[in-house]
This record gives sequence, C-alpha cells and structure tokens, in this order.
Amino acid sequence: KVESPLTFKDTTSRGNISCKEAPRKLIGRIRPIMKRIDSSQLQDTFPWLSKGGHYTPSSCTPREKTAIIFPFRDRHRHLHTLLLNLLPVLKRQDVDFTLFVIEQEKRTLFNRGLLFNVGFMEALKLGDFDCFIFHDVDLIPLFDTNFYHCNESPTHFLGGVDKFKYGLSYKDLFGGVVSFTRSQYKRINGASNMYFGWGAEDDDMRIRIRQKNMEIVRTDKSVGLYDMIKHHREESNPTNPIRSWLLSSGAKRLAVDGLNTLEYQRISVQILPLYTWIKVQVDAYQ
Ligand code: GDU
Repeated sequence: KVESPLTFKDTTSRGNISCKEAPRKLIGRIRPIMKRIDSSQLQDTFPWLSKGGHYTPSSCTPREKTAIIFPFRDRHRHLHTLLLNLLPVLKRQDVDFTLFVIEQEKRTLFNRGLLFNVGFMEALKLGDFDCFIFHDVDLIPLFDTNFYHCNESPTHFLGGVDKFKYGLSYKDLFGGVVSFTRSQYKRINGASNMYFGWGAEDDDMRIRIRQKNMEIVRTDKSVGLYDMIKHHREESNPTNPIRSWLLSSGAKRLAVDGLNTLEYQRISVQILPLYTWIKVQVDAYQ
C-alpha cells in the first residue's frame, strides 16, 4: 500500500473564496527557458511544491483537483525543462494539482494511450481527482493564460506549435496536451490500449469523443501556443505500421478496448519530491 502524496490543506482555513478563473497575477506571454536542469535544482527553485508533486493554493478554494499525467520513457531532460516552465504557470493559475510520471519499462514498444489509462487508474487510487490533463513532456506552454482546466467537453490545449510555424500539423490534431473530466474519460472508455509505437493513438481518441457525441474544445490560438523541445524519434517508439488499420476500426472497438480491458504490471510507485513516479511493465498486443 502506497501513502498518498495528497496532504490536502484544511480548506476551511481559506474561507469560502473560490479561486478566480483568471487570477490577477497572470502575466500572459512567457519567455520559455530551454535550459537543462537537474532534479535538485528544480527542488530548490520550487520549494512550495509538496512531495509527490502536489500543490494547492492557500488563499482560495480551487475549482477542481487535477492530476497531470506525463506518459514517459527515458526523457528526464525534457521532463525537467517542462517542469521548470510549467510549474510557475500552474501556481499562478491557482491550479490544485498533482504530477504523475507514468513510465513504461523497456521490454515493449512505447504505448502512449495505454499509459494515459494507467495514469488515470493509478491517480484515482491515490486521490479523488476531478480533472485529468495528459501532457507530452516536450511541449512548453508560451502563455500562462492557457488555462490548465477541464471544461464542459474534452479539451485540446494546442492552438499552434513552433515546429509547425505556430500552426498545427492538421486541423483535427488531438495530440500533445489534452484534458478530460473523470466522467468524460470514463465515457470514452479511456484510450485504446492497442497502439504500440508512434502515431494515431491521439486520432483514435478524437474518434472516441465524437462517437460519444461530445465536442472538443480547442484553446484559442492567441494563447494556446507551445514550443517543442527538439528531439529524435526513439528506437523503442518507431512509427506504428498498423496505425491506419487500427484507426479504421477504432470506433467499433471503443467498448472492448480501453479502461475496461487495461492490463499492466505495476513495478513501483515512488512519491518523489517533484512528482509521483509510477513504473509499469506492459505486455505486447493485448
Ligand atoms: N515519450 C517518452 N519516451 C519515448 C517516446 C515518447 O517519454 O521514448 C512520451 C513523451 O511524453 C513525448 C510523447 O510520448 O512527449 C510523444 O512522443 P514523441 O514526442 O516522440 O512524439 P511527437 O513529438 O511526434 O508527438 C506527436 C504528438 C503526441 C503523439 C505523437 C504520436 O505531439 O501527442 O500524438 O505525435 O504518437
């Protein structure tokens, strides 16, 4: 049994003041800091972060409890640079958050969608989260007015990325950074577990949302801009050769491929100073 990182403060001490949608301390456009930073420097930079990567504002009551989930393998440098940039944004936005790094051990090809599902299930074992934000580690937000909230519909936070001249690679993109309330995520039965390797798991998720007659909210391009940390594709995440075939039958599989069929072995759960780190092993082709 793992002790939860969530040492929630007594909310009565903050009175009945609800946190504002757009706190006055927001500054708008931020200059990204793309430097390398190690975990002890990060801890020194953010002394207000509680163990397990938890924070809750002390002066107002936040609208929701948010789990931020990073699908992860071998990208510590990206993760640290992202945290250096993202943590001040979340604090200025008065988000009540806990950070979860979900790492897939090397035995099988990387499976981003399956790691979303693991993050969702494991986070709920540790806290009563209302909102889930799934965040690639290589995307740095450029505006603190890009709100890390859940909305009435699943939300895509990217309006544009530097790699695509601050546009998107295609209109319907649902990759990068997305949010779901707990019930929205359950309604689509989470992500497909079947996409091993790079590509199309995000398109599959978009199809699930549409299949369940939900809209997708997209952050406006005026604030939803990100810089991507440059990187090469890892050998353990090659382009998935059957992604188009999987996608063509995606809608039919919604009910039989997702949260309700998720299988993984939990190797460890560590409540670290910067984040809750969950390592899992996944078998190929579930
Ligand atoms: N990742 C790792 N280690 C890996 C591979 C991937 O940690 O070895 C995680 C990271 O969080 C990473 C994310 O998965 O940010 C996406 O992988 P890549 O960065 O390699 O892929 P792209 O930059 O091409 O990302 C785009 C979208 C993603 C996703 C992906 C297709 O931004 O959201 O849809 O294509 O799989």
